Amino acid sequence: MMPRRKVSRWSNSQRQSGVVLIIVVLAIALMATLMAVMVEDQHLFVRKVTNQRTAEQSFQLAEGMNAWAARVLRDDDNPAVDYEGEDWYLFGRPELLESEDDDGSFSLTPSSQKEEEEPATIDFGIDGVSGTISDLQGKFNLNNLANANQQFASGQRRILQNLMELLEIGEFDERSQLVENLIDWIDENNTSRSIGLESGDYRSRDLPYQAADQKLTSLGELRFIDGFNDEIIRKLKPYVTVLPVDNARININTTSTEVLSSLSAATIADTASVDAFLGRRMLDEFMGFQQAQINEAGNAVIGVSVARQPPIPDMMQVTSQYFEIQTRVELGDFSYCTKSLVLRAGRAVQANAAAQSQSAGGASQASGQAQAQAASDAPPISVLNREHSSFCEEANSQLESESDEDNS
Ligand SMILES: [Ca+2]
Ligand SMILES: [Ca+2]
Repeated sequence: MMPRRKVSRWSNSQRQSGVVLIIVVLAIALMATLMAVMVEDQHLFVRKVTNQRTAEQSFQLAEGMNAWAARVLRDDDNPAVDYEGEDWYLFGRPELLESEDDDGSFSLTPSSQKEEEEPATIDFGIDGVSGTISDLQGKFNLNNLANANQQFASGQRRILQNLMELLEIGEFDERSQLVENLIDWIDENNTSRSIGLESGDYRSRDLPYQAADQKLTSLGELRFIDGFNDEIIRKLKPYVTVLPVDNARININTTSTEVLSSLSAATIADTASVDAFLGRRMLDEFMGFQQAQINEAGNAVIGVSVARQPPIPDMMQVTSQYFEIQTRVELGDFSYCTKSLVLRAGRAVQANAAAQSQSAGGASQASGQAQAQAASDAPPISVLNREHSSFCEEANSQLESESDEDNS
């Protein structure tokens, strides 16, 4: 009995220390786990904060780029003409400048000094930040087809059909069908044209939807319109745009041979005369086609058709109001892009506003003040639409592959 009790007492004590040991080991394991979780949490927190900071930085850099681009557009000191030798076009495209000065720094030179100095070149000083300004009025505005004036609208149909023919999109019947489908999609009524499609046709599909019955808001919307497949959209994309008006004209300083030739009122035989006319933009002394040269552009367009008909009336100008500002920010593996549709109010509008306030103002000093007031009040650059994207990589590589295909 005695030895058994003794053994039992010892084993009791051993058990107790064993339990204590297990508790200590468990506690250490628990602490280690907690520490690991806390370190992980801390790590995630740091990542989260870093990501937030990078996103905020990118956003602010893009905002700055957009404001800068808007300012370059606003400060255009040649309101009579807009062409691709001006600062707004060279902004973000330093490769176009044959500058002896290799430091590549950006300078917004006051207009008085511009003649003797190099035009604006750009290096934002931060790798991975870029931006460009493009004229949208070198392209044909598809929303012109929504114009209520029958004669004007029929001219716009002709332009789009000509353009599609030049781009080798389908046969004659297919092109007519595409144009009619597009018009039915954007016209406000729900009555099908002779061969067009309206909501009734789209509702009967496996995945039913309605026709927009309003102007296009993006080129991507074309995918919903019967007949417009990816290949057709890809072919059209470099030559067409979507503006919030139905009477946009073409700027002959920034347009392409394809678009300018399409202004012909008859079937196009050969684009050589338009090619030759636009080729003058490559001359060293070229300072933009002036208003008076619209007649020459017209003659070039007359030359492209067999019928030698005058071009579709009132479709050419030498200035632009609608531009696209694109910015791209890449910080580490984070990218952020914006694409903005901007309207630069014509100088004529501002001049009229100033003249009106002048006539109302009376005394010359008051009118001077009114004029200055009108100029500073009128916001010359309005952002009508801005797309944001963190997937610019895909978008840009897609664009590049498209232009590669276009060039080939
Ligand atoms: Ca200009
Ligand atoms: Ca409709």
